[in-house]
Amino acid sequence: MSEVVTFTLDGKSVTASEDETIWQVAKREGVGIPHLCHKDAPGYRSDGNCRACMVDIEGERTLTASCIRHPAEGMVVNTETERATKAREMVFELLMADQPDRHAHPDPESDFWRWSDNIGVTASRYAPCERPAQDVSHPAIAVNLEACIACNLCERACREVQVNDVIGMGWRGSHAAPVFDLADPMGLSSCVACGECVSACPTGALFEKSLMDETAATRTVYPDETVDSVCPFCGVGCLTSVSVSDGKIVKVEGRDGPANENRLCVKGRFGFDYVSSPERLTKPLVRREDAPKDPELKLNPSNYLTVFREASWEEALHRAADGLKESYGAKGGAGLAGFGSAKGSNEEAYLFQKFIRQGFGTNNVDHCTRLCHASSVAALMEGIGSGAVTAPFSSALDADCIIVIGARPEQNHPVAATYLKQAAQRGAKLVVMDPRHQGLMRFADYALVFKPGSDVAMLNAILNVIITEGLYDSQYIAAHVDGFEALKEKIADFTPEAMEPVCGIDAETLREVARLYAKSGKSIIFWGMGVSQHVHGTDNVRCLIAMALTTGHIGRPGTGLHPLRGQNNVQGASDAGLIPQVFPDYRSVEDPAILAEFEDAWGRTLDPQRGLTVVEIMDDILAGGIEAMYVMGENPAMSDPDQHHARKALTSLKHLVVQDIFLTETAWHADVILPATAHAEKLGTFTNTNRQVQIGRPCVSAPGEARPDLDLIIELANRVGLNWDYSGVPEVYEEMRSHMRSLEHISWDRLERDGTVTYPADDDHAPGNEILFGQSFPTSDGRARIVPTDLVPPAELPDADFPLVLTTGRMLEHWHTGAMTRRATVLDAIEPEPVVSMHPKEIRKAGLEVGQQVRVETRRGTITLTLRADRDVSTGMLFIPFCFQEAPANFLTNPQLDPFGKIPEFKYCAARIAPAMLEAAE
Ligand SMILES: Nc1nc2c(c(=O)[nH]1)N[C@H]1C(S)=C(S)[C@@H](COP(=O)(O)OP(=O)(O)OC[C@H]3O[C@@H](n4cnc5c(=O)[nH]c(N)nc54)[C@H](O)[C@@H]3O)O[C@H]1N2
Ligand SMILES: Nc1nc2c(c(=O)[nH]1)N[C@H]1C(S)=C(S)[C@@H](COP(=O)(O)OP(=O)(O)OC[C@H]3O[C@@H](n4cnc5c(=O)[nH]c(N)nc54)[C@H](O)[C@@H]3O)O[C@H]1N2
Ligand SMILES: [Mo]
Repeated sequence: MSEVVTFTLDGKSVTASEDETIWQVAKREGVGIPHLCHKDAPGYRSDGNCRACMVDIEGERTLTASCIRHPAEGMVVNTETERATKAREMVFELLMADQPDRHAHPDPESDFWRWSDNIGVTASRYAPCERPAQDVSHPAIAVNLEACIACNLCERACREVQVNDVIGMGWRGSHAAPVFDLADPMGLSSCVACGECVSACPTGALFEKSLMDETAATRTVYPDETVDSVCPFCGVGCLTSVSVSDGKIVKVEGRDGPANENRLCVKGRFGFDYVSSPERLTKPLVRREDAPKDPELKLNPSNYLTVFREASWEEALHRAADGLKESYGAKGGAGLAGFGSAKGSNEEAYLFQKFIRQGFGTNNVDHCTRLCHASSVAALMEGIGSGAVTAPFSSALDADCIIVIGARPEQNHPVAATYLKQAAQRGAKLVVMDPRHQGLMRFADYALVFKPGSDVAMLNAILNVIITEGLYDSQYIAAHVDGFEALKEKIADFTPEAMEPVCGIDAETLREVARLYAKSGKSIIFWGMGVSQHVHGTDNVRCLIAMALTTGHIGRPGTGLHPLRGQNNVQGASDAGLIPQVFPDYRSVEDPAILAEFEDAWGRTLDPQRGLTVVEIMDDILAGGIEAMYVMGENPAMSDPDQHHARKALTSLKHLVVQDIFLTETAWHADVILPATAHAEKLGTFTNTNRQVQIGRPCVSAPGEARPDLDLIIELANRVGLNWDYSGVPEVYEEMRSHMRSLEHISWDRLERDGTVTYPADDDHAPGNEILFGQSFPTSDGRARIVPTDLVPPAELPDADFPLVLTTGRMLEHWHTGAMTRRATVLDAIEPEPVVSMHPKEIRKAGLEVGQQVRVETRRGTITLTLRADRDVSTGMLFIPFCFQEAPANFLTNPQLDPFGKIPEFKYCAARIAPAMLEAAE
């Protein structure tokens, strides 16, 4: 505990903790001391270099920088003595000499000018020094170093807050200035465009181009209003502050949310203009009677009106509902299916699944979680009775040992990654396990680049060491865990020596990692798609659960299991019952008592059997079963595996309703297209990977006739006779909550008041429980269960014809199928074209050339794209992101499913590569 001290500030006696700075106490007491190099925000270390915050301390010969000086008992501090004010004025005057004129300044409203106004410094008597050249090489950020005051906030932002290590301070004395790694200019550096430096810069020397004139020399845009919301991209759930000018989003800043503490990544900060894209759907569309459905999809967005025609809302909704009713009439619920959205809100997910279940008496309702953490959830439900994370990612800061396996958080959960990197820098041991190298490995004590698809071998070897070396926690096991004996028996053969050739990691390293994980006081595991997207995905997760349960690394701060959830609301959509096996809160549709409860609530007979999952639905369509679908906010024509098959299925539907914000590849197959509002245009709650429920708010109005998703679901429900009458989003939230124990004590009003609440919460006021299962597990008997696993190889191994392993995934700048981010100017400027990445050695070996067009082929399809050299990709492997519609990676992927999670094997199939020009010769 820090000591409390009493001192005098401007004649007033104040108490403060020793840890506080004089600047902080002054702020608290309502005394505003100018500051430039000091940023009053979490994660920023005070540096005391700019001297703008000087104060006078009685008895001291020199003035002192209040941002780094701590108060002491009895100290007498004066902020307004003549000496202090003159010194501060002098600092501003000297700095102003070097600034460009205010009317031509990068940001005439910057902190620098605000403080200058505040203390009355308007001009400088001093001569300017030489002016550095402008750097506009970066698509999002303008660098006007003539406005730089060398306060090094950008360096702290880059290195200490976001831990990206791109910016450093170069040169000396009055020449000191930020420099970017690899090379100036910024656009050629390894900058990941998180924009933290822009947000930190007190002068506008680093500034958003979106607020500037075309030359990016001076600011021209001043927002009319700013709305508090939440980021629409990933499961981290960064809180945002969205600035709007002339009805358009012009800037996004991070807010101090529990998941992000003001931080953002490139998508959240600079990926906003998809919302105002001219390609937004603005009118309902219906397919022209004479327009054939083409599974090969010759996309030509400019002539979409030859395939569709614009319709009134009345006609479009009528047709949409009629087609669903017709199939229901012909086949009953078995003839229909719905894909809801993890990009939509909890309320939308809840009403979507209710619409399908209540409207058509079928459980054929699913969403992208099936392609994502379905196997993780299957294993977690089986093992510990809950599919959500047991601890937030910020728990990494409390951990002694952190394992990250099959995930690439620097790219896919960038803000979460900042906490992992900070934890490693503070001394936590970091183990990164992935068949592909990644930046996070720079921070790792152990980087295990193992053979793809061999997780079970590697993890069972680790379990073998934990058991044979007696590193398990027998007390914890006795009190909380079943299945240990069976594991012990199974694991006996999986010695590190036996598994070394299978997974490619030497036995001694496996032993060291096992000891590190088991012996550390607090160990936590994070995982992602590299673990889940396999035919043995559930087994992979079973191993991770067994590691946590045998060692008791669960239920305490700094320990636990954290599947990094992907979409901004995949946790919430799953919780809300957007899955075929369960109602809201994971309550089985096959349990008669639960079924009866929902039949009672919804006033109809419901389907007593689990429905079909995403890939099963596609198969069922082709088998002549399902004939009508409603797809909202998903793009299965890009995201499902084996696209030739999936698109054929979509083509053979009798009736397809697509509700989206863009004319996606899926929408091209539709009979009716309903234009919806984007995230930034509507109200709703979203649940992030940490189980934090947060409100997203409308920031701009919808384009054209686009309507909120929730209204559209209600419209359709009423047209199939459900008589729904909701007064608005809060009422839907409250109805959903009435079915969900997990949201007890988290009312809409509370969310409005508190901003973020973590579920589960114990009462209406106490903060939610971040760490779960310290006492017991939500299973029938309160105990957790270990399920031992065997080696199951990937479904399709390389062979003479297809000698390489193809793995697919993501890019930092793009979101999944590219629907949103390909239409975000900055993001598409950074990654504009489809690429396949290969190790430079392999490229040479194959006689290929970097940058050339190549064909990548699997047993299911071929695509043509540009070859990129990437040392991260292991030899023998290819990596392709699935965001490019010009070369859809999912033409190639294998639709084989994990038997438990029903997730396809996106991460492994056999492939070959050849120069594209051979195509003509063949
Ligand atoms: N920029 C961006 N961020 C995103 C998304 C996006 O589209 N773009 N999508 C969001 C969504 S929905 C999700 S689910 C998350 C996904 O986030 P991640 O889970 O990080 O996803 P991926 O990049 O697909 O795959 C992760 C890692 O799995 C590794 N891998 C491949 N094969 C194997 C294997 O056999 N074993 C193991 N252990 N690892 C393997 C890959 O090398 C890769 O590094 O990202 C979310 N965040
Ligand atoms: N090869 C390969 N394939 C994969 C994966 C992989 O790693 N490799 N990963 C899988 C995973 S983990 C996932 S989660 C899936 C994701 O698969 P999808 O969910 O199909 O992908 P998205 O591109 O996120 O699709 C979201 C859609 O919602 C629309 N949209 C955005 N906001 C709104 C809104 O407010 N309202 C409405 N109505 N629509 C909106 C977008 O325009 C877009 O069409 O992909 C899976 N597919
Ligand atoms: Mo996902």
